[in-house]
Amino acid sequence: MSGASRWVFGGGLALSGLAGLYLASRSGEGTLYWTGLVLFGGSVFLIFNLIGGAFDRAGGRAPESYRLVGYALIAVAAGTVVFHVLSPWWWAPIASNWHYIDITIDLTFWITGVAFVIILGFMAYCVFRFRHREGRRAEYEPESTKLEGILTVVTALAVAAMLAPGLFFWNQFIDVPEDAVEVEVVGQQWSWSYRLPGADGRLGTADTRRISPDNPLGLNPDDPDGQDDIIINGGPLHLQVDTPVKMLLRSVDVLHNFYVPEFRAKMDMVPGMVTQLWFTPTRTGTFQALCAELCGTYHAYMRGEVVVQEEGDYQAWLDDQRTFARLAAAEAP
Ligand SMILES: [Cu+2]
Repeated sequence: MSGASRWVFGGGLALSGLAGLYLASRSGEGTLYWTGLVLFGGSVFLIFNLIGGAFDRAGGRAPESYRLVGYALIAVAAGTVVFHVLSPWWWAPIASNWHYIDITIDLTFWITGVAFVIILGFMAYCVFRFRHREGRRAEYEPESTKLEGILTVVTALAVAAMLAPGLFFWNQFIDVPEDAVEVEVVGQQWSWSYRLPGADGRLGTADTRRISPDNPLGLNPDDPDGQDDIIINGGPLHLQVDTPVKMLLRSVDVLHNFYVPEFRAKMDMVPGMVTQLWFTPTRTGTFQALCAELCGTYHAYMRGEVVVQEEGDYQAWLDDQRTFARLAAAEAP
């Protein structure tokens, strides 16, 4: 293959790789998804083969095409930025008060992105500036106090800039509003259950050791606070829009993590502990809850639904739900 046709072939491979990525990201269906991924993987493999071939032909000689290496580095930096901007994988539109999560991720993207482009740009510059020339020898300079000082300060500032917002925002994250409604989420391999306090506004005590087919969440039958608790076993959870929710998270068996991407907030669920998070749903809709902690064979199928509704619709749903006392009565022989 001549030089020009190699460029055309490589360019075509890059385009087909991108097309494969796009196809995979846009198809919910299995065959198309895998076709896209195979197209992407195959294109990347052939591009690496082309690059390997170029190195073989150079065979240790100072390659005439050192420029190619510099251009390739610049192309990788530019391609990464373009892909970031055009990426089909982006977060779902937010549906809670936690805008700051998006701010911190944006900030991290900016800092790491600028560092990435600068480093690749510097490498490309070195390839051009310090390329091999007949009769020119490299200088030996093992120490540079000035350079080390600059790098240490700049790196420390960048890392601090990425960590500092988290300190302020974490404070909000653990500061639960007084009027937040308590909702318990119970994770188990591989489903979600929920419990809402009844008319008394208090959740009764519960213990994993009491779990039985009649008492799926292990409530204490002697606790008067628990009698009017509303049990939602496996069904979707409904929430009222613009009302802060404090979620109490329990796990029956292994680590899970309750995550609704649109709410941004998420937290591990640890057997033997009650962890928590809070948020205010800011728009109505049906959102998917996912388990965000690898928890066994069917982890990927551990899905649930959270429906955010206006007050009237929410009350209508709530009136249809069954309390612990009614469940227990229904189960009694
Ligand atoms: Cu899980």
